[in-house]
Amino acid sequence: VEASIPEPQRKAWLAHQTSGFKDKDGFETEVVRHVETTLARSMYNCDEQAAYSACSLAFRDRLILEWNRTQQRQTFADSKRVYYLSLEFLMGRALDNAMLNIGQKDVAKAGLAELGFRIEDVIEQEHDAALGNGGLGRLAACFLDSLASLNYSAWGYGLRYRYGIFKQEIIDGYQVEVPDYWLDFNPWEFPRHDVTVDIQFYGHVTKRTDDNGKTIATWEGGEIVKAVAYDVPIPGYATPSTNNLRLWSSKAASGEFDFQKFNSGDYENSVADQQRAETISAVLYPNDNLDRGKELRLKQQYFWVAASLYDIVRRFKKSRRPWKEFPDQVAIQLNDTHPTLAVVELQRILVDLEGLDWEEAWNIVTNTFGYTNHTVLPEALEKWSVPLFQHLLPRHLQLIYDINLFFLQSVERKFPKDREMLARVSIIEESQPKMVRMAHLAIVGSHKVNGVAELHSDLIKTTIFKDFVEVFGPDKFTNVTNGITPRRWLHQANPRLSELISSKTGSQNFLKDLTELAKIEHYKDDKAFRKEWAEIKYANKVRLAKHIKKTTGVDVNPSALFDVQVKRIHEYKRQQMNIFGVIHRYLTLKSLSPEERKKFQPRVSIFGGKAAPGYWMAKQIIHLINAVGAVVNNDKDIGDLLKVIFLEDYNVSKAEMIIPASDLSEHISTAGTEASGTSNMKFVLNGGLIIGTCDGANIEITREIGEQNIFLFGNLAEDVEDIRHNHTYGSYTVDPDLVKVFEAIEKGTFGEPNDFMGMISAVRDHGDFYLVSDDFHSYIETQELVDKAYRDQEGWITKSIESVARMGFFSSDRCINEYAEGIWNIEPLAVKDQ
Ligand code: GPQ
Repeated sequence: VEASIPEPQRKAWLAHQTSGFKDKDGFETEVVRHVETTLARSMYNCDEQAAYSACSLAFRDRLILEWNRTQQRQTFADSKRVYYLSLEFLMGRALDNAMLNIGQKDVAKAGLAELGFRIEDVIEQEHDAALGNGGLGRLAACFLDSLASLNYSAWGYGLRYRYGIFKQEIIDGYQVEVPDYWLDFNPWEFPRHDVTVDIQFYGHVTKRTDDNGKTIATWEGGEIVKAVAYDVPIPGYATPSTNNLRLWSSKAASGEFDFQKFNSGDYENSVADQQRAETISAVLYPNDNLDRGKELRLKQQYFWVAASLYDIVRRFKKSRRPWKEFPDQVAIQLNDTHPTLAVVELQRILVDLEGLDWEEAWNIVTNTFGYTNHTVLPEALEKWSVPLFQHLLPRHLQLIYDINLFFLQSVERKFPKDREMLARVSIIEESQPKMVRMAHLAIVGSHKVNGVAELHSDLIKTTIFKDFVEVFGPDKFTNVTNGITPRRWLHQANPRLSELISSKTGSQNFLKDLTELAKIEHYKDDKAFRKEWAEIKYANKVRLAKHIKKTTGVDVNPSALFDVQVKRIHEYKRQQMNIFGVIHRYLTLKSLSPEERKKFQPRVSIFGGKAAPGYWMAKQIIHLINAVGAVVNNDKDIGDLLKVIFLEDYNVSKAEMIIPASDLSEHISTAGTEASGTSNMKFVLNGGLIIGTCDGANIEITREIGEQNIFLFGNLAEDVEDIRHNHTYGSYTVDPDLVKVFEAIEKGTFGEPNDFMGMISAVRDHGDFYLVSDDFHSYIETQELVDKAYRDQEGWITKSIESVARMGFFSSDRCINEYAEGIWNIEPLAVKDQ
């Protein structure tokens, strides 16, 4: 790299390479410099917010130096890169993560202390980067951490939403959505006003025949919107590798046209054009596991995909290699079907713009892409109406028809005369209006398709994508079980536990190779170790109890069993079953004498999670949880025996506090509906036990940690279909304990019963699609087993230690290595002086 710097600049460049801070004093100097110059403030009124800003800028300086070096190293190595295309990156806070990954948190802590600040308070100033809904977006963030930490050459591509997921407020027990404007001051992004791409929409296609008789299609007219790049450095842990996350922001294509409108007095229209352009990257769609087919969403998808591909292709072209080598240099992973238009866009670039033959282009395309599926829920599978496509992306629709034609011809050759097979696998659904099935397009356009946990990957092969297994053979379909980064979800969220572990494993190496956790199992009978283990959990619970007091006013006893369910609110995740169970517990307690009550295990039931703004049932569930809390928490008969808490605005930074404080967490989806779940892994890694169904990654967690360490219950995925059939066509009665719960609600125990009738009638009158009643008895019984197990504190601690020791498999490092080997065919780039 050094040799490539032009001679006149080399001396200054070399001096610059050693800038940044080496120690506490150097750090302080940098902080003061940023306060007084970059922020143009004075140290005499430097508050925590200014300290946060300056501290971030000091670390950012270091990050960007490493970022530069990493990018140059990767460019010189000229090896294959992976591009992770995701509409969501749920990054959370960056400062703490940057300090820990660089390994300079101690320096910052000491320096900030000398300047009169507590590092925890400074960290708290940061606004979460909340560019995602839930598990899918957080998985993308964990993957970026692992890609950098493992020294893979990798970029993330996403959208720079001006508004991330809304902020949730609970007012009178109801969810209220408040816009999340997070860009006021964001030191973690670098605008690249020189890196822009013009993106075309609408217009029409003309075709002509060239001298060789070849048809040339041209996409003309329509409107242009400009994509501007914003780069976010992604530091690896204990390595200088710093990768890039490139987020695109939309703005009006500058041009005389607007200028003319403006000058000719058409001020309103010139502003309207600008606003329309900026709308594209304005807001994240707040739906989780649901496709609503809105035009602006399709615009977002094409805008982001087209800008990213232009960037990727531009980079490839610099290498001057022949096109056929594209898949040797580029792997693109589609995070769900949201970026599937990239398949069509690359084919368009190669055929329409670069003049390649269809076959050759299509070979390149399919060898480049991999597709990850994250759900089997039919309402989440993306479909776009053909008329909408025709209007917005006329050339892409033609290409999709051609792709489909060639694909169906190949199916016809393999299954002659099987018209039904053709209809089932077709990319076009012959409905009214016709629809483009994005999952089918993603499968046809990729060389590998993966699910995110074993059960889920089996299910996609036997249900939604069954026909494609017959068409392409089983090898195209594979499993990569999700993982989580132990840096954020153990080291950062639970520093004391991380330190206790490193004191026994002998180093912090377990943070790079999580299977080293196995070593702590040798200490599971060590008295001092167990004591410290229990004390850490208790301290984490005290911290959460303080937060609960501060935000809800409710006192909870940190010695009670903390039972946590935090995730997006969804019927399939069954928070309704949890709150029905809580009501059952309340009714049981009320029916007991004061003497009998004393034998009961005290519990705090903690809920958190956002409902999509248009999801009426999910909002009703939130309302019931709050209504139950208002009654139970103020019932003198109950006291500390039961508290019900709804924590507002669950997000990544709150997760970092909540997860280490749980004794028990709930992962209780109807079997076969939760593709994987990833918070289940985070809770167990922090020494909490799980109550859960045989669903998603719960199954593999059980295999790893042992059946004695998890509380499983409920019907199995293989039986769900028959049970549902029976609800509709057989005899059907609601579980008697659940009937009593419904009676209590209908009596008005928790306020106006009509407010909750939707939840009741879904179970009682509308077929109980999510099997709440079928699983209720087994759920209640298993909760009783939990109480009993928790009263045996020594036994519980043993379960907790054994579980953590056996969680090595669930690192996102393992997961990324599996993608690298099985799907991307890339290897890490050696980093010197690591
Ligand atoms: N997931 Cl399709 C989301 O968070 N949002 C979505 O729109 C879809 C899936 C989740 C899925 O529900 C979890 O089971 C997974 O653990 C997670 O994706 C990551 O794979």
